[in-house]
Amino acid sequence: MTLCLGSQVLCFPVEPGEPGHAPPRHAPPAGNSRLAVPASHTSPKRALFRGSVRLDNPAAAKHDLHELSGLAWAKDEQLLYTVSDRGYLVCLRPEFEGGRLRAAHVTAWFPLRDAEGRPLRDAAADSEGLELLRADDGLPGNSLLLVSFERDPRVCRYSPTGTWLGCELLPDTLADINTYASANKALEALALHPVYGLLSGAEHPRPGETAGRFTLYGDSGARWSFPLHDIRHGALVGLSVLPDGQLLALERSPWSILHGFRIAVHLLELAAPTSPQARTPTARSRVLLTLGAQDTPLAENFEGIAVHDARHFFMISDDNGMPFQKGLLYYFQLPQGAGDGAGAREKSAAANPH
Ligand SMILES: [Ca+2]
Repeated sequence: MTLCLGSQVLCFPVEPGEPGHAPPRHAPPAGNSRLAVPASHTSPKRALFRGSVRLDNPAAAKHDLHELSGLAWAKDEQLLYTVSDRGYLVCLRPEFEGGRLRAAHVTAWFPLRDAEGRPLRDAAADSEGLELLRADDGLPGNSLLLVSFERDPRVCRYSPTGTWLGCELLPDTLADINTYASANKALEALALHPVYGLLSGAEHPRPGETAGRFTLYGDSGARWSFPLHDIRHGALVGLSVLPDGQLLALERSPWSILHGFRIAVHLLELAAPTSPQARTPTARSRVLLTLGAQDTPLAENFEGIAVHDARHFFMISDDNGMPFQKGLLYYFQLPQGAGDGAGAREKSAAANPH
């Protein structure tokens, strides 16, 4: 059974590195030979670029495909779900060729609705993080969505067609927007861990937290922290769990005239908290991928990350609704050992300041 039955909209592969490029309707798949892949991307210790697709191509898209931020993979349905800051849900069916992402088909588009069935609006519609329940239990058709919202911080459950089903109980301080660095710096990242349950993360360290470190919040009150790659400007914008329980965390630095956007993908391994009241334990971490500066053609405002399988992950960019930015779906292969639970233990060294 397929959950998304809407009209088929084909999104074409795009050649990264061409600002403002509108891909032709029958563009060939982007290939390694067409990319100037930086040396850092070919290192066995770094993630490897495996194709990209432009999603907001006005020539192809029949739906509003802007400000896409949250991303999650439904293995049972073979679909990518993504949510927009504008309060809607999009279903994408990726298409691969030779292990590379070559296209993505929009199969459905739904507004996220409130408890009364009305489409979300204004600050209430600022959906940023996405995770799925029952998406890998071998039963197609029973997935549920968990969506985190930023300006009105909450995590709510939705059907795959955008119907509100209820909200999760968050630790009290996370539900109060006044406890964040600012009104637009709340819950951006969301993931469901097989051991530690629902994890969420704020875009920037909150007042009282250690500067230069991101904190992950468990729904039971446990917390973990890890160091920012860009200590001054980095923002936590995405989170996804690998099959072995390690996490991928997406960090984005804001656009600057010197560097454009800068992106870092962290591999995290959470240490068991000694108790729910324990002060923030360390998450072992290392950086798998950086984009930006010397890699400017590959960097955009990436805000969503989703594990595809033990060896691959997707990233999606938020175009902010701006004509000079792009909505892109990227596909990467993890470096050897990164998804088997051994890589982080061997390579990481995170200092716990507490
Ligand atoms: Ca399922």
